[in-house]
Amino acid sequence: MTMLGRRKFLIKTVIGAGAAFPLAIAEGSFGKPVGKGSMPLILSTWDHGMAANERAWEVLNSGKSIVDAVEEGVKVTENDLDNLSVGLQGLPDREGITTLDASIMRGDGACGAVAFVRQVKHPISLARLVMEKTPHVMLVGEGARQFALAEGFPMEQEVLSEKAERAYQNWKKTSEYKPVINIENHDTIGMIGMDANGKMAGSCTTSGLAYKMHGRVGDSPIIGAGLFVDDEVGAATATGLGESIIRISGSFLIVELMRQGRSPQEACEEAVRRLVAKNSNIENIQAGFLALNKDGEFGAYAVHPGFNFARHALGERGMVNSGSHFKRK
Ligand code: SD4
Repeated sequence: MTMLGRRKFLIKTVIGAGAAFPLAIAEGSFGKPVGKGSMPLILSTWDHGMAANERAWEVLNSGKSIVDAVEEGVKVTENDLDNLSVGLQGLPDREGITTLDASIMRGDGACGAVAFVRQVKHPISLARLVMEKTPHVMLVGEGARQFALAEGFPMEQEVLSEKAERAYQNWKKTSEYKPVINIENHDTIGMIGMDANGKMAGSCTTSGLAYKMHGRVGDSPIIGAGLFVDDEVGAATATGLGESIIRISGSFLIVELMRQGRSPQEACEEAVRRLVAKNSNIENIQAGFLALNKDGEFGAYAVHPGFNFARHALGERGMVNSGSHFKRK
């Protein structure tokens, strides 16, 4: 397909007409907290969150900070060769190039992000250095790569993993652009956590949408969209179709709703309602939110069924299924 043809298709697919198929609306769960955990508490999106939480928990227990914990935790996922949506082994853009986005934030407002980065295995660590060593919040593309080089990050070969190469070759047969959003399984990892003293931090890292346009950046590195943390209130992170999440400043919205008195669960549900209202073609859009507040309450909600998250608290750990706006038929 020509670039112009692809672009037309993309516009039609992403911003197409309203829902063609009526979907059953969920009812009943509004306001009920998914759970209240003791502190410390670590939460991560999807089932790859279990291994990431395990590492974050270990780091926190070794006496390191909550920022160290959320950075080290998601590095496990960035390293996971089986993961097709996080790290350099993730699915490439339509030109066959894998580009990564990541952000990190502390509860005192410090934050850093990188976007559209190539050849860097741990974009989350680069995002942290943007936060700690530069006067900026976000570096992108070649500038981010140059900063990585200056900071001594090794540059990885740009070779797709075997799995990603196979999937890409298969995709090229039609070159059809569809936002391939995983409804149940693996996706972006967003991690939010709180230490025993109530200090919070969050991290978010992804290879973004498979077969995206070259240069496309999603919600994950956008502070307020994919991640937001405020020690005075709570933290939120997002997964799913970044465009739909950016449109409503999803994570910031959730933290602000909690500031106004909503529980994490109520805030996630309200954000999903807003997202459903502001995005057409909703039957093809999956997005999920995960939030915690300073009292250790947490909640999650998604557009469609299938979203889950990993929870680590004292003496308790495991996967929790999120509710969703649309129900399984
Ligand atoms: C993005 N939210 O880039 C991320 C990726 C994601 O499937 O969750 N992808 O839109």
